[in-house]
Amino acid sequence: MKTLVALVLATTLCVAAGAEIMFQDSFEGPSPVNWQKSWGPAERSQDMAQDGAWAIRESLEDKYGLSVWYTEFPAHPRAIYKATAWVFIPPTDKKVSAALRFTRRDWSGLAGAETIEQGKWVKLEATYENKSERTVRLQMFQGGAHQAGVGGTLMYWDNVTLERELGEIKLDEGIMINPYVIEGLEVTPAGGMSVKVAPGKIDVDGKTVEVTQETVLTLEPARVIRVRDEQAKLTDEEPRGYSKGTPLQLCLGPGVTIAGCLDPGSLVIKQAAGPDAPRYEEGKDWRADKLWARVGRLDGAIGADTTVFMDYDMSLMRLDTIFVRSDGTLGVRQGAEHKMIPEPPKPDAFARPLCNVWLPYNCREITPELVYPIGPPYPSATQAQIAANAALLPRTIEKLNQGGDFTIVFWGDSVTCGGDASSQEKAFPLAFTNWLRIKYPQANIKYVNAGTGGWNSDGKLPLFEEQVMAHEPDLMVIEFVNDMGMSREKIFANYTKAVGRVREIGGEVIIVTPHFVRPDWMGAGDNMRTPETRAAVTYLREFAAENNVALADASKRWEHLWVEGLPYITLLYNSINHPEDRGHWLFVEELQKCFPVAAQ
Ligand SMILES: [Ca+2]
Repeated sequence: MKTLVALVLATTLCVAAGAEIMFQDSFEGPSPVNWQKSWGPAERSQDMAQDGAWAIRESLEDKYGLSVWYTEFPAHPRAIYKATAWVFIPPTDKKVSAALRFTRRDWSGLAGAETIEQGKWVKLEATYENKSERTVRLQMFQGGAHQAGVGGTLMYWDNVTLERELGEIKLDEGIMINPYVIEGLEVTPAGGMSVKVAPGKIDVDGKTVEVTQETVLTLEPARVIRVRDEQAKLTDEEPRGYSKGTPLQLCLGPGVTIAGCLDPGSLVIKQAAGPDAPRYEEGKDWRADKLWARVGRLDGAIGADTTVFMDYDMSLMRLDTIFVRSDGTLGVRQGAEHKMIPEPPKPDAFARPLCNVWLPYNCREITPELVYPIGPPYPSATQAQIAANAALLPRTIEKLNQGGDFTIVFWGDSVTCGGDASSQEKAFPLAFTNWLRIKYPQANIKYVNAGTGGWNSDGKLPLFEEQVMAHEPDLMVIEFVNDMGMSREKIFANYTKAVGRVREIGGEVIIVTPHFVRPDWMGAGDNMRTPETRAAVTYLREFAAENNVALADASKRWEHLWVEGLPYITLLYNSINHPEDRGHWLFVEELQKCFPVAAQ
């Protein structure tokens, strides 16, 4: 069974694959990218074109034979970039060579293609596989030996395309998920709180660093807080889940108890204070849901008015980072402990993070699944993707650009209400609205939050007229993690009604796919590397595609967190279903991808 599960995971758990077009430019209209020029004159011209009326004309300067037309883009680790461009060199007796080339910012070359053919359009193709560059240039220029005396020689460029292929990331790649690892460096448990790191090679700030010997590192356990003589009167309600029964006070999070933080073997309920006080009997006098840190009295020696004294141990969590220094030595740095949302430590300078090690509650032994190699970041949206999303919101973008009154209504549940961000400004609805206000200062954006905690679209639809339509939204953003149990028919029926009503008055809609919730609530056991399991997410994507509704696919973003070395539950403030600030910001980032200003 275990083998089967591993096999299924290995084949299904991939992240992004296939070539994506980052941009295409035939220079006919406004450019989708920020082209720059250097040295000789280069500009849009109608002298000749491979396609349409316009192309780029470069006129070489005389001293070095230079003229450079280029754009810069953030490069994704382990991505393969492919550029194509058409070039025409008018017949000349000068010896020039047209080059399409990927370079670093210091102009040093990474990969490219050249031609010296004259008098015809030639297609150049260049492919570059990135390892550790963060910013790469795509240049079109005179690539031959720099020579004097070619001044005024021309070349024309047209139909430039840049594509990227991110490659699949699979669970069974182990430490090789880390794009900077060149070989070796597997991190494996070595008993107790120790791990061993195999010898190997890794890129540290652009330099290949060798780790020559196996290294054993021992991690400190996360702190355990010992609570003694906590007084309470116990309810006779059956303790169950996050809200039923009497909570152990230190195991409380925001209004709910936090699953797993109680050391289950530590709970003792006594008649008086002190370690030697007589104890009540579990199963006869009291019962507990030890996962959810809740207790209740039974028909025994504890009465409704009896004050009991409780001893228990409660654990914090931590994320530590193992890194390689530029001298080839290894180190481990502790993250800050937290009851729900531990963050990894800030990286050291001149060191490359290799992996995070997650210390969940009461962790006394490092197991293989607690090691989180740090893979590539989530890919930024391409110009083409942003343009495709924006095309689904034409009136929104026109109105925001024009300025004037604009109303945005957020329709959703407790997460839309702000749960569990540290402030409304950090919750995604207001954070996103404030981002729009900065990006479109000419617009007067009215913000309406029509969220209700604990509700779903079924419950909210009868109130749709007063809660949403009364505000005459120009844009409605829908977020219902509480819709995740719904059938396809139900999703399509509810969203058809809601989207239809907003469209009737000329408004537009963005549907947000939800974040991840506790893995056992997703049907994924305790797996923090789970792909999306909820069928309703697929229905939302299908509904959006079939009805030309813009989609902010936050689910995909959460699916990627393990690749970045993060067990996703460390972004849930109640350890159940409410994102903390970083989690809310992930919604904002996905919403931004619908707006062309995000690329500026
Ligand atoms: Ca053209």
